[in-house]
Amino acid sequence: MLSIRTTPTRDVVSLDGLWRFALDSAVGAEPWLSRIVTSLEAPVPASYNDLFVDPAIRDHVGVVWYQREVRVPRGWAGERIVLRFGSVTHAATVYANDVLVAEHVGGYTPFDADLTGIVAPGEEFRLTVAVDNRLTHLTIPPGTVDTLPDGRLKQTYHHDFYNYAGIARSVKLYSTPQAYVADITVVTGIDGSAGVVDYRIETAGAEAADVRLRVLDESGATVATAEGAEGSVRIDDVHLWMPGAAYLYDLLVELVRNGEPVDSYILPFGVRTVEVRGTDFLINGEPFYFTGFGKHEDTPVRGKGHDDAYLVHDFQLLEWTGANSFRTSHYPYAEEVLDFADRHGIVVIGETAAVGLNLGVQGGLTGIPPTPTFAPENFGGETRNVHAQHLRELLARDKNHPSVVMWSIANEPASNEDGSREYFEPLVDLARELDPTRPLTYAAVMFATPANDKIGDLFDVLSINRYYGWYVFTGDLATAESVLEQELRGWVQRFGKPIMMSEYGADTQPGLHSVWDMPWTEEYQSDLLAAYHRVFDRIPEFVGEHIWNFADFMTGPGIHRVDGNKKGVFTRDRKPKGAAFSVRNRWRGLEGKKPDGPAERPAASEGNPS
Ligand code: GCB
Repeated sequence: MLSIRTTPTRDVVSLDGLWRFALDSAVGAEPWLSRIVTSLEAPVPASYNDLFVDPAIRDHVGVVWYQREVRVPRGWAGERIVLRFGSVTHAATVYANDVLVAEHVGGYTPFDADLTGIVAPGEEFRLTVAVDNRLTHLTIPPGTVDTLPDGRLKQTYHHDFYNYAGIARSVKLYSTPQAYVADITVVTGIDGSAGVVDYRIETAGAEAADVRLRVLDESGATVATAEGAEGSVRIDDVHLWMPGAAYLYDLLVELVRNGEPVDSYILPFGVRTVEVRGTDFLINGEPFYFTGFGKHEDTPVRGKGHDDAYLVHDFQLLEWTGANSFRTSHYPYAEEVLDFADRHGIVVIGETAAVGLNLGVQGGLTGIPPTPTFAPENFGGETRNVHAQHLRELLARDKNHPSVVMWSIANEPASNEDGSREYFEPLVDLARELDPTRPLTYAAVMFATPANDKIGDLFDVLSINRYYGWYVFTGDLATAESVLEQELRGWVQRFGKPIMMSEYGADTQPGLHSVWDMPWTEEYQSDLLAAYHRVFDRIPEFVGEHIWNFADFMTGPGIHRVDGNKKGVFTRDRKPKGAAFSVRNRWRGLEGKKPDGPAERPAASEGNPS
């Protein structure tokens, strides 16, 4: 799926701004048929939950309505007229005037509504969107909705981050010619000093039109040309896209009829390779060591709404800490984030929204007796079909981003349980078929051990989430360190694959200090991370470390959290805790290289900054 850009043949109108907003209970039947009467307005992009002071809105379960008028530019006569939603969380039904124009399930991937013939250039139309925040066994992530005795709906889900909902990403109205470039797939390779770019162009309505391509370097000079919808071009003396040193070419694709371009599209891309060889993770043939975080799209007031100011600031802080990468835990992030990572050389592990395929966690933490996760009455074939569709949409959107070097197919699934292999094997096959170029991983939950995990061999990289010293062996870092080492070595021994830590960390209240090993203090967070780092540096197969989390984030209600999850190295408003400085000391010494035993560990001490 191509992202929306203006080109000489395409125009874009942003529909971001304030839309009318109402709960389902506040509107009559078929509210799309007329102007919704409401005093509430909600910004797009933003989650709606934290905007208003009304708990009925924050805790609402079900449908809310967004509406606005849109004027189609008068110059668009004869063009295709299309709406693009960056995401609607978790399901959308879209109407243009009285006409249903799109339905989409999946809160973190984009979708289009083709309005050609339904709306007219120069005229205004009423755009209405029903947004449903319910998570069920037929959504990814999954959840359950129950009706309480008083008739209210209660949403439960199996992840800790708050179920923010709304139109959290930009909405755009765009035009294309009737004959247009529908999709582009680019796969890059390296041949000596040349870059090899395999491309495939899909067109629509383009009978009797030819495809013409040009590759432009960053100075705008043409460095390669080609013709035809599928083929390969070489870029001599190629400038590679590298972690920390991004370089992007533009692929200009033109549809040509009678010598005249009828449509043109410009796709920025980078030339780089990714490969797992033995126990190394290679980018451009060089071993790469991931340093960074699991993140969230989460900010005060906006919730999961995309915000360019936070985007820029977060990347500044990544660079400041010496992080070279992050995981889009636990769902695909806004496309703007990946474009930015492409331009700034930050490496991304792209994760699906499949978080919470694990009923054992619920059992363990709440005392509710465990129920089998991968059973037909829980997460069976139907859930897997939704998961597969979500995977297709993620890979279709992000396949051309050089920053994305690996797919994470799920976070903490019950890979220790019967049925997990049957559930995941077809998804792994699908991901490999759709994208044979990128390694695959999943983030392993604490209940999945080297002894009982049933799916590790299907994947390329072992990503392990562990909380020794926090949820278990709380306050006992010596035991945490030795148990962690034993377990990680067990994974390596059984699977013989590269291994990384995809989550480790400790909740930390900024300003809390102690000379003892006291959970919640700033010192404890730093010391726990340092204990883990000593273990990583002793394991040659280790390829990376992603701390949980970059910043504190909002969670659902629960006694395990006080005003959210506090495992951030930064607070929710991005102030550094002590650990930010100690991590910075370590990572700025590593610079993406694997520490080669204790002798090459960074010289900078990892203690507390003070
Ligand atoms: C995990 C989850 C993550 C949680 C984290 C925690 O294992 O993957 O979503 O936020 O633990 O802090 O408990």
